[in-house]
Amino acid sequence: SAVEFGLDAPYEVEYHDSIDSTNRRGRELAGDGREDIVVLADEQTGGRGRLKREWSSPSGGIWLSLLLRPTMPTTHAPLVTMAAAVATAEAVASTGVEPEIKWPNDVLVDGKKVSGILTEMEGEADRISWLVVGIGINANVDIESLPEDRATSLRELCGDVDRREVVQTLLESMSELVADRDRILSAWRARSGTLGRRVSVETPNGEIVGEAVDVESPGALLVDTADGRERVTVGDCEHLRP
Ligand code: BT5
Repeated sequence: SAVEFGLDAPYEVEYHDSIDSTNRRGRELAGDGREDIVVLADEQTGGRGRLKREWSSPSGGIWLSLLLRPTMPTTHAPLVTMAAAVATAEAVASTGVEPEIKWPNDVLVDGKKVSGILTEMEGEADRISWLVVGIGINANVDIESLPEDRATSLRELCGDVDRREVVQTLLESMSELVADRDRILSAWRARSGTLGRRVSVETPNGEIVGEAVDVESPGALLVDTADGRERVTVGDCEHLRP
């Protein structure tokens, strides 16, 4: 079930039929001094989400990590993650389904997660040394092999897709956005399902409920609450019914 390669991608691609985690391999390549390389796998045996959560990665999915060395302060890393969410949404949209981005970087279809993103990074305050952005897309996988609630797959939504085309679209979009960072937030806004919605955000300082009104560089969510405007930089966001 290996993906057919010969990708005409803007990055070098290292392909694995099976690997523990493409992010783990991306970090290893960073240690070897590499950059602008994509690690891609058909299956991950130890896929990881944020906060040490697990990421189900059965054969047939799109599991990839992009190793970059962008010239920017570490505080701007969320912008790269948002670019990845936009690129992923464009790739999903290219299959004919309608995705929306949930702040900061989940890609949903019909309220269910079709993709997740995990960014890892090293650097000094004023300069990123390396950044690995890991993207998982539930492509040609059965939903029975995913966590029960609120996950979906392209197979479920529209039938099996050509993963090579989806990855190609994703990487082209990503390289354009990374080269032109001023476009990232506006592209994110255009694909966002969060803005204009009532949201509840679990932050380290408690829950914030209100209307999400905008995002601000390098990725903060502005929420209008009963007590005024809050600027949220980290948290888990839920879309509430109007
Ligand atoms: C994420 O974490 O959404 C980031 C996922 C990043 C995965 C990619 S795949 C390539 C690269 N290599 C890796 O090892 N990782 C990256 P988080 O927001 O923490 O979501 C994790 C939660 O989503 C889990 O606790 C489950 O509830 C749920 N989940 C697990 N696997 C899923 C899947 N395949 N689809 C949808 N939801 C899933």
